[in-house]
Amino acid sequence: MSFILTAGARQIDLSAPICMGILNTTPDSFSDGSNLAATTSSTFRVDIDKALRLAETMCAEGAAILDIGGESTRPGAEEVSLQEEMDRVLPVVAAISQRIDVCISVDSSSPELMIAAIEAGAGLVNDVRALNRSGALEAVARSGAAVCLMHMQGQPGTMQDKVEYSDVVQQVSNYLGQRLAVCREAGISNDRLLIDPGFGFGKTVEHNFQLLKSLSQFAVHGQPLLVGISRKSMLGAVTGRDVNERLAASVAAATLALQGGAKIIRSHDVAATMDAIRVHCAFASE
Ligand code: 8Y4
Repeated sequence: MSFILTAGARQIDLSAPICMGILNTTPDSFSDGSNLAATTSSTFRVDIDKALRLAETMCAEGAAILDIGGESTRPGAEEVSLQEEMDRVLPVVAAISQRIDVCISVDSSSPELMIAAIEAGAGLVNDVRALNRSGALEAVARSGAAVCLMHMQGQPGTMQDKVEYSDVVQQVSNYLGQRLAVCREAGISNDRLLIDPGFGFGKTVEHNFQLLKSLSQFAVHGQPLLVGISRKSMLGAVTGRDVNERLAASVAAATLALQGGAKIIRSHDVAATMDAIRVHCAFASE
């Protein structure tokens, strides 16, 4: 199926799957293997040159979107203030937008940051809270940006504490359907809407694999599916490997997601993910 995503001034062709590279500006991002901390500072500061080099590498490897975030949603992670989140993310968005021809995604739930990031050149809002914060829906609706609506059960700090579903696939799908309706009602057109089941966000390993297995069911919503599984603990659970040793598992999982119809794969490892996409495309075109 042909689908053109409108992301601000950019039009992104999703008739073939694409890769979204992850650029983390959080100090604890050693947890997922990326590290953009400036080494000269005792308090955390993002190294803009490091961020630019990583961005350039990811684009050379084939990333069509770069996802830039400054809030850690890990269980147990400290909450960051809006100011802190803005200070981490905005300079990176601005620097990349000025120098690299790529779609920038801002990974945030804060309407103030969404607005400022879009102003600085971001074309996509990646919100793990699916525009539930006050003002977020209006911020995106008033812009020309695209948005990814993700499912999460609970809140980041406690989301893995009490994980219960009667039917995880149905409940996640219903939630995304409701959020899509709210967005459409607010004036966000279908060519700006992405959905994401939210792997690891208030889900057990079994829930995550049920979702992965049933991914094709999300096609009923008629919107492209974004999937983020790269290096996540569900892969640690089945391989016994640490976070930085999950590349092969991540590529295997990406391939399964592509098979289920995923159009955007969010990944730390762009080159390897692009190879999975190429293999999938060759297979799918036969
Ligand atoms: C190792 C690797 C350990 C990764 C933890 C993590 C998603 C997302 C995140 C996702 C969308 C993460 C911002 C969590 N995950 N956005 N963001 N979908 N749309 N954890 O699955 O990568 S952050």
